[in-house]
Amino acid sequence: MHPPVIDDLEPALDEAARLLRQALRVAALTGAGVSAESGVPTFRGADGLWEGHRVEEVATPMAFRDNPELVWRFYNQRRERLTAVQPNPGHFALAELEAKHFQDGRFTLVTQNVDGLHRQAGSRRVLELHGNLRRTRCTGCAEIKDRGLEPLGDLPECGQCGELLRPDIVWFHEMLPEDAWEAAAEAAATCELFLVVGTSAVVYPAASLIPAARRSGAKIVEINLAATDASHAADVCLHGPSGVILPELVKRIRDKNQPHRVQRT
Ligand code: BV8
Ligand code: ZN
Repeated sequence: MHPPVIDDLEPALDEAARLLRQALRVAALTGAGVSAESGVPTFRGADGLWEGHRVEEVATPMAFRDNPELVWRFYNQRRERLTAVQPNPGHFALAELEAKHFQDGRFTLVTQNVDGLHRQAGSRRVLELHGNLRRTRCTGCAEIKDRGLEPLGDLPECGQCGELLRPDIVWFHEMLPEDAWEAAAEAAATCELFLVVGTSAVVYPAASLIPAARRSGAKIVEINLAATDASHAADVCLHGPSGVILPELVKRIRDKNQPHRVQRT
């Protein structure tokens, strides 16, 4: 017996599974919604505020310049919260697509999330457009270091040069990492199927990958609790929790043998 959320999604799930079976290359863009069922709060869910501040005001170079303690408190709290968080079935389903159904680099996971849960679930080809909460970057010597989730002080300093560390996170008004962005744009331009999972599609340039994929002929499948700014571009919209829908989708391609795949000309 399917959980109720699936029953009325049957036709859309079958259509999405058909598109998945037909694709040679698949790309996925994930946002905070894919981690929601792991207990990680989304950005624009609830009131999208942190200690009364809008994220767009705290996650900026200006906020860090003016009040580094406040910004470090914001990031230390999110790092600390991650110690009690595990990937959910949605993360594992995406990892299975890469490992079992679209090997040899034919599955590219582009994430806006900074929680590291995709890698923790076994995904390997992960493009982190907005950085990672586990890493710090030195404002002096630019050294990037993986700190795991150990607590960092109010104003952590670089072991190399003594300057102030910052989270290795892309803030608003900052450029995305060039190599990750280039690879993400390439994946969107060459895939036959583009999955859009758990994102409100309001943050750019990440959200521009969706129309880019469509323009280059990919089919778009959106998985989200509700309609978003990207829904109009989707060929199939699956409304429900990604932690339930993604495993159902993977189950449908796991159960059927793999008919011939069409490669886009
Ligand atoms: C750039 C790291 C410029 C931080 C993030 C006005 C002022 C300032 C900037 C701008 C502006 N207008 C436009 C901009 C550009 C700005 C932007 O897009 N702003 C938006 C808000 C309008 N973009 C930038 O500043 C980017 N840089 O433009 O540089 C530039 C250009 C040239 C040269 C130099 C500079 C940088 C953007 C990166 C910002 N950093 N993250 C941190 O995490 O602390 S963005 C932040 O938002 C997170 O990464 C997050 O992932 C991302 C997007 O949000 P979502 O992931 O979509 O999360 P959200 O809560 O919105 O939605 C969740 C969805 O999941 C919902 O749809 C919900 O229904 C669904 N859901 C919930 N539960 C489930 C679910 N779905 C399925 N299952 C569930 N269980
Ligand atoms: Zn340094």
